[in-house]
Amino acid sequence: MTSSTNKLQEVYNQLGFLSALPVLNQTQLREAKRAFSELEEEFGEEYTQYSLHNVHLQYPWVRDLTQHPQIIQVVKAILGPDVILLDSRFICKYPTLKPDAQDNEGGRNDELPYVAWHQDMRYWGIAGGPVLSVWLALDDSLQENGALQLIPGSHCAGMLPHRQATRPGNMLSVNQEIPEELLQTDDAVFCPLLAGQMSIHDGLLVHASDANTSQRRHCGLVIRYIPTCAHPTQDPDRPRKFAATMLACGSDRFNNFSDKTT
Ligand SMILES: O=C(O)CCC(=O)C(=O)O
Repeated sequence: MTSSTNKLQEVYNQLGFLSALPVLNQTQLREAKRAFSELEEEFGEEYTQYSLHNVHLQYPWVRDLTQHPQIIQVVKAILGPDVILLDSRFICKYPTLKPDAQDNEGGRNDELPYVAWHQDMRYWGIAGGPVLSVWLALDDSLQENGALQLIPGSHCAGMLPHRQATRPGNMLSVNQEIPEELLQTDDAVFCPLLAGQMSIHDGLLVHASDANTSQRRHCGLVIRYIPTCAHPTQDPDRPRKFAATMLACGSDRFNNFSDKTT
């Protein structure tokens, strides 16, 4: 193990995330943006906002992104040599502020799509190992267009209670949120990324993102990885199928996902 790998692990273990890691070069970024715009044309923005789920199964260019050497190198440094790709999803918050508008006519901020405070692990139905989430930016991801916010170190407190969010617009699939009174949201930091960079975060890290109130699109590919030793659990609240798992690197001597269902 190299000293830079050690350092990466040390900071990740302490903070629960790493930010602004370079992934795509300019050519790769241009190609990914072009390919994504074809999906926008085909499916429309309402769909591409949050419904392009596990499309690495259909589109080789998305699968290539999930296996990008720069991503896999970092993922291996954190999770070890044998890693499964669990899930992927594009998340895209479109501009709501039109260039000529005096005010935000698209709707009040408290009705625009946002992501409530949550921990990824809560509804994943995974045990026996961590979940690592990659957020790969196809657009610059900044405070004004709804960048990720993270609470450093919050992964150390274990799983927190979630409930149904009351504010409309939460993009999360089961509308979950951690009540703010349980969180130190003053400690939250923004996680700005340039297009082509990624952040990674631990499945127990508390995070959220605000609405995009800018004139710029905010698009990223979220990819989840687990070590092969992790396994599905039964969650009566939310039975899950893992139909999109693939070996990302190394070998799988556990075969916990070989039937791809739970
Ligand atoms: O992109 C966002 O705003 C939220 C993404 C997220 O919750 C995640 O990456 O786990």
